[in-house]
Amino acid sequence: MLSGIQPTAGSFHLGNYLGAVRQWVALQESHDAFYMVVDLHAITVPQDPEALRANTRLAAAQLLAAGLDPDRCTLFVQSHVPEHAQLAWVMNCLTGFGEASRMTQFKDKSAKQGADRASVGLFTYPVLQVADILLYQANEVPVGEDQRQHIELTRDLAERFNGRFGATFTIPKPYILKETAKIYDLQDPTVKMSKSASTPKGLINLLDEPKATAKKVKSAVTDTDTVIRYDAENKPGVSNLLTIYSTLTGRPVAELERDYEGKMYGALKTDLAEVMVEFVTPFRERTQQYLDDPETLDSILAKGAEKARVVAAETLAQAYDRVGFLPAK
Ligand code: AQP
Repeated sequence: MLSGIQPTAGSFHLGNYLGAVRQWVALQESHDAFYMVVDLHAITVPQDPEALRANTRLAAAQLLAAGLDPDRCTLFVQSHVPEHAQLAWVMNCLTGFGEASRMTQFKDKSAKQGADRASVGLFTYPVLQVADILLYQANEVPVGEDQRQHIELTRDLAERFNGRFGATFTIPKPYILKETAKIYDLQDPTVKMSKSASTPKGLINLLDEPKATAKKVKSAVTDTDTVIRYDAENKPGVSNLLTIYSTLTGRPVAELERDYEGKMYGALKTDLAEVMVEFVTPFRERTQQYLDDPETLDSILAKGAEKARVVAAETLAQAYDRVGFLPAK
């Protein structure tokens, strides 16, 4: 099992947590899990060096605060394991230009930045992701729905490599939970909650002041109807709130619908705001505790990188050999 998160925005948002990180915490119990802070991916768009360094530690601190346990999983920083960039080069050489051009995330992001501003790194980002996954021979990749196309590319390239050079890579599957595959913006519940696309009011950052978070939940856009019912197509705002509520409390949506029968949207929002505050308050505190002890944090990451490198180096050596590179003596 392998997954990663970018250290770009500082705080994780609720979509990152419910769509991905929450699953990572559960899956570390049952899988040999590798989780990383993907700083190589972060520099596909311009980064301030000091901010990147700080945000990389901050991302690791949040992953630990969310419940990752370095004794149960391998937690590391992508740039500490050079094999990622090395295998990415090989996979770049197997990827068609047209194939890479069809990646919708690249199309969206490069359209926003303008063709001349978008970097070649942004273009080959999905191929680096392919290398990330294949290095650990991952069977499953827990991600949100927005990453499905990149996992498909990973499967295609792994099959291509295996077909051309002999069985080398495990063919991975996406692990996407239907309920939380896409958490929506609170102000526009037809688009995914995202650090780059959401308005500040529609985006729940986990490290924001709990009061501000409560306010955002209370002013979430719903609809002109009054019934609290899950109907993603016709009632996207209410459905999004029910999904968030249900996932954070572990209470099934049907039970929430029963409880809120005859009640107003305001009641649902007030209660969910409370649930959110109860969730983010200890999360913020735990994150701060890890940040206050950077030596321990760095040593967790160093141990993680050491463990990751053992696996990554073995896979890379095999791939290099299959491709026909002369072994270094
Ligand atoms: N709204 C979401 N619902 C469910 N899952 C989501 N993920 C992101 N947004 C949602 C999942 O979070 C993981 C980490 O993604 P990332 O490293 O791409 O984080 P990000 O850059 O902070 O995500 P954004 O906000 O989506 O960034 P932009 O705006 O740059 O595209 C992934 O598993 C992702 O699926």
